[in-house]
Amino acid sequence: MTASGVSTHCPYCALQCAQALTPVAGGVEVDGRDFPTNRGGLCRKGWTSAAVLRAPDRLTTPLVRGTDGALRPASWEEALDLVAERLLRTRQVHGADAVAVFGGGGLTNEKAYQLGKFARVALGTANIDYNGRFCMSSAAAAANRSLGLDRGLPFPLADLGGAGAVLLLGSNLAETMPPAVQHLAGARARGGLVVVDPRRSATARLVEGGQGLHLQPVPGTDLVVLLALLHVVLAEGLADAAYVQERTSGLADVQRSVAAWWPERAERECGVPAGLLRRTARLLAAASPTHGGPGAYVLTGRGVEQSSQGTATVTAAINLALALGLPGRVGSGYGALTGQGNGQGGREHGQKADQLPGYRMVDDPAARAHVAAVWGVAPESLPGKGLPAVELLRSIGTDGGPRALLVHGSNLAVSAPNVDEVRRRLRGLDLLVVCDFVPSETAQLADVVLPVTQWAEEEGTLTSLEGRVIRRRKVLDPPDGVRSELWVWSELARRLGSPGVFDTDPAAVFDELARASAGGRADYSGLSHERLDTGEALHWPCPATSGAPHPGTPRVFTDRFPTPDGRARLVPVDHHGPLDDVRPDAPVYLVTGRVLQHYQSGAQTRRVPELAAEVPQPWVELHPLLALRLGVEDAAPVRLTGRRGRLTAAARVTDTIRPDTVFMPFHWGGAESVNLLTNDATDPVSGMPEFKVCAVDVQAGAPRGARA
Ligand SMILES: Nc1nc2c(c(=O)[nH]1)N[C@H]1C(S)=C(S)[C@@H](COP(=O)(O)OP(=O)(O)OC[C@H]3O[C@@H](n4cnc5c(=O)[nH]c(N)nc54)[C@H](O)[C@@H]3O)O[C@H]1N2
Ligand SMILES: Nc1nc2c(c(=O)[nH]1)N[C@H]1C(S)=C(S)[C@@H](COP(=O)(O)OP(=O)(O)OC[C@H]3O[C@@H](n4cnc5c(=O)[nH]c(N)nc54)[C@H](O)[C@@H]3O)O[C@H]1N2
Ligand code: SF4
Ligand SMILES: [Mo]
Repeated sequence: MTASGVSTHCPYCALQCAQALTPVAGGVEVDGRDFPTNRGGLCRKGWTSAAVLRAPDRLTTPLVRGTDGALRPASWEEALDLVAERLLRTRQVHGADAVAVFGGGGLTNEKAYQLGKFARVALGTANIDYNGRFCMSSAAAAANRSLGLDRGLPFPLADLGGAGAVLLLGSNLAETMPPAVQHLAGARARGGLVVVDPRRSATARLVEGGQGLHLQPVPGTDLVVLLALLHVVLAEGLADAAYVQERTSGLADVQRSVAAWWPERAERECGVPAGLLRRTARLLAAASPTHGGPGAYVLTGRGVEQSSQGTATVTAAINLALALGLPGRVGSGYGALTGQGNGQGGREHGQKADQLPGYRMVDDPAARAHVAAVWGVAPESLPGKGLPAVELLRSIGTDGGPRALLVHGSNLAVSAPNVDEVRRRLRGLDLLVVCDFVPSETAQLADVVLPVTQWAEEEGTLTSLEGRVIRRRKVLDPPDGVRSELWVWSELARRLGSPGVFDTDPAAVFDELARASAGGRADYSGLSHERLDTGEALHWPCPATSGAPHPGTPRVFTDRFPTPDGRARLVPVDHHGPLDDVRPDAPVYLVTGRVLQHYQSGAQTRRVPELAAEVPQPWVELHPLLALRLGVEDAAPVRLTGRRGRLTAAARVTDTIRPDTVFMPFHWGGAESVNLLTNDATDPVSGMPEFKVCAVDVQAGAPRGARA
């Protein structure tokens, strides 16, 4: 690995692997760079990331939909005037909340912060939410409730290396963050990696050869697995009694709630053999500090979180970790694996319907007063709580619902659940404005498209999955005609006659963000671009000090939990299973997720020639037994039909999946979107939709033997 070139980080996921970029004719050259998370490594998406800078269909001019229904090029002046005029009219006729904003977890901290401020101050709308609702909301809600703080990993990722056991629930790390797999080497060497996934995923295969265990539950029953694991821990006296006594509250209720989940009963519900549940509980306990082990971790991913009981499931995972005495101990813990590049920072600085910068709550009078003072407006002028993402989208076109929507950093027309309905609602808006650098499926539905800078063309910061604030650096100029979003918001704010200042310099916006976050849960006030440029990336909280600078906080919870009594809360939870469950006319579970080569809605990676050539289309994974019963051959088309829609895709027959389940990745648009089928029912606490599990009927898509 070379360290020459400009030091920055990958444009994609929350691992934020360190890169060195060298400008070359026609773009940049990408190299891996040493950093504690990736240690020089990158995945295929990281290596090929430069291709998106010069995508042949890169947007370089604003587009406005003409009277003929087609998008045509326009000047910035014309496009911004048009947007401002129509926003003002919408607000005047239908009220401020009729203008809604949808943000993204890929935006830098500076952009996420400014977007939240733009919504509350310039638009005066309560209705701002973002795609993190689809991603981290269940883990965030559970961590806030149980631990008093949501920092995805409350410890550095490299801490995992010393563990004797790692319980990985619903995460396919080997495909979604490949360079992170190296941190599991210690647990694997000790036979202690436990992967819970209905598929024998690339990550589940890491346990082969005695390196751990794979639990392959019925989709949507992880909560039962966790209740049974805690049952065994308590029944066999494996809990850390001293830790539970000193650092937690609520044991009695939780003990009662798991009393009836003995492993044999759990097996009937989740399909994981009782013996394997017992072995897992004992393996975790043996690695735990209370039994003299080297340390243990419980980690959750989207597989268990994107569920109508996602918050409950994460809560059960935290309960298990607390009973074993893990959180707040060096070398042990609970954490959620944040997904998007700035999934962590994106939810801290005000894109979420109920939050203000610094992870402050919008209905807290003290928080409103603090943030309003930084913004130079009256606290009463700040709107209250808006609608969470799924509800927000569902309310478009209803009485009193949004009539105009601004989208910054999400490709909803591919990635939202029950997506056919979402596409219909987006088409029904009076005004849809999309900022993007490529003509995503959502941009193609827009009335106005604004071309913006990306990654290597901009300065900023992101906060990685371990809560570290890292610098994104500008390496080359954007193509002519492209502007930064900070500039777009400042221009719109001026045209809207907004109070307050909308800076366009990322370093200045960061300084303002730092002030707005001061004293909040996610306190960045001791940080600046300058400080991050001269030292190492730092973990928040990092408050401003009058003396020596605060060193940042790699590990939170070591002394106390940030709850009123300083203790973590054990919270009892119940299992109900997927809301769209299997039944005679839809007897097969459909689970969804990711593949190594593509990122999210695919808007970026489908434009990288090597990745698109390697994986050009989606497919449906099904077990040979199911394939035989249905008369489906490998590569032949299969038809999936569910309550909300249907689609046809090529079969991939494989014994890595349960015979009662099919799997499909979600990286494609149009008729290839698995989200035509997914359920938009939500978790009552977090608002997370049930992306991971729904019920479908599966049939051969063409006569037996015919090829797609
Ligand atoms: N290659 C790639 N990497 C990415 C991304 C990407 O799009 N592509 N996106 C980034 C983002 S934003 C995120 S959020 C992360 C997501 O990272 P992960 O959470 O690792 O990703 P997924 O593939 O969505 O889901 C993980 C696993 O959940 C399993 N699963 C499905 N249903 C269930 C269930 O009921 N129970 C259990 N236990 N498991 C289930 C799936 O089989 C899948 O293997 O990845 C990040 N990294
Ligand atoms: N079935 C199913 N659906 C899912 C999931 C699943 O597991 N299964 N996972 C969900 C999860 S975890 C997530 S995170 C979502 C993600 O889904 P999306 O929200 O659609 O995320 P992306 O595809 O990353 O979309 C980002 C868009 O913004 C653009 N973009 C990138 N950076 C910027 C920027 O700085 N500014 C602007 N203006 N645009 C930018 C990109 O080109 C792209 O068009 O999908 C969710 N949908
Ligand atoms: S793992 Fe994530 S951050 Fe690292 S190179 Fe791949 S996409 Fe980029
Ligand atoms: Mo995500």
